Amino acid sequence: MTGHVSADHIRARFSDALSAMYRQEVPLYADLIAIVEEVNAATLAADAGLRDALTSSGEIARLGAERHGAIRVGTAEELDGLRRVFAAMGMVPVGYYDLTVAGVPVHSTAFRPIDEEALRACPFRVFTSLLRLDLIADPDLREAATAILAARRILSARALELADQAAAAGGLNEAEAAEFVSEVLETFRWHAQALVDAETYQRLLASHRLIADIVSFKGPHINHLTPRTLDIDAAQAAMLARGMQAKAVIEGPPPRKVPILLRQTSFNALSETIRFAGDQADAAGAHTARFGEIEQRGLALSRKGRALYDALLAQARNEAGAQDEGYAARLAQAFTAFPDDLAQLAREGLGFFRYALTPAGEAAAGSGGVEGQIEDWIAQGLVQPIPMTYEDFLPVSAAGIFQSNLGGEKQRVYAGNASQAVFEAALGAPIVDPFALYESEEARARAAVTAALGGTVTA
Ligand code: OOG
Ligand code: NI
Repeated sequence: MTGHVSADHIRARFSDALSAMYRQEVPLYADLIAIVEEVNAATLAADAGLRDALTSSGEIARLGAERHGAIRVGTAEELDGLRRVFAAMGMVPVGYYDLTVAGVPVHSTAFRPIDEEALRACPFRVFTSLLRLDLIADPDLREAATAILAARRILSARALELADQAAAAGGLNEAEAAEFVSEVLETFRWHAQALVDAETYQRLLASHRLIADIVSFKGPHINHLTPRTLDIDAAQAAMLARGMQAKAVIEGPPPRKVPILLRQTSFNALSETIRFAGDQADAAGAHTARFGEIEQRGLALSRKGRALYDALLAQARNEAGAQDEGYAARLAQAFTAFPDDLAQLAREGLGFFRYALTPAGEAAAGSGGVEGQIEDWIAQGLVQPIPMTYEDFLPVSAAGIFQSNLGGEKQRVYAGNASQAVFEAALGAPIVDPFALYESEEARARAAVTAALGGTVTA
């Protein structure tokens, strides 16, 4: 008798608890949710095709509960502990993102569920960044930061014990799950009381605002929670109309008929009062940590599609960066080279798809099947390609989100030094390659539709 609840259940509970806590901590988050709900309802009401597509893929059910969050940690031990905790929620590290190239001294992964059913049950993800202490140039400050981090424990002993118990026993029962969720929630809570004195905080801040944010506090406060919108341009306009300080540029691809990958925008981090440790314990300071973000998700791109995306994005940015007024126009211009028609995207192998039989396809299957391959059947109207949603993140966009929340921070340049091996050693596990996930899902879908139509795949 195990009486275990599912990892999906634990994840959904945690996601709900975190959302409730963040609503209390950052009232603007509730406004953001209200905007997104309004925009999503209006978009669905106006677009029957979209409504049908989201209904048949099951995504409509997850939409209202969909969100990702982000945290930043300081040490290998902290990252390893989080991996164990997220594993009990059915979340594994997917994708490696090096942000040093954009002047942000961290590298990151996203903990997320990976199979289709788990994503449908609760798509909650956590973008998790690890500080690169080696990038603090001043050796004294580096040593001080190392010592501060070594002395703190971001996860309670009980949280880790329950996580390890879940791994060993294959799950937790209802009471244990409830206790686990409330223990882990504490790790994500905002603490206005800093671990460091005012002088140390200032030195960390002078090194990099992000370093001060990661090192100065008891733990990795959740820094944003992001709902998913179906129309980010409308949601951005609504944010501005309500006086929110939205980021000037929407990160990611330009607006399109067929949305691809991920578009994101954020509102600026709030300035919050903090208290310092030490002699100046009475001296209050101000710290900007928490902000709001919204996202719109579209088609997951194949390696070929992603290479084209990266090239066109670089083209639009290379000319004059991404901050000037001409950027949106340059981006739109560059992306005229990216097909914007579902059948063409499928035919050219630019995205990942599942496949459904059309009524004509059902009829053909019923009368013994047909010869050929999927691309022919799509052209013949027997098979319909269904876009797979991109479930991951984009490094250039993530860097833009980080930067817009670093205030007037002048951009530093760190030598680009992606090091997935170093990150994995800290994590204590390999990172899953997102492309491999989409590829195997698509292979399954192709095999299923091929079996249904009785053909032979020749390509
Ligand atoms: C994470 C920023 C990146 C995203 O959605 O790309 C991010 C952070 O600020 O910690 O959340
Ligand atoms: Ni985010």
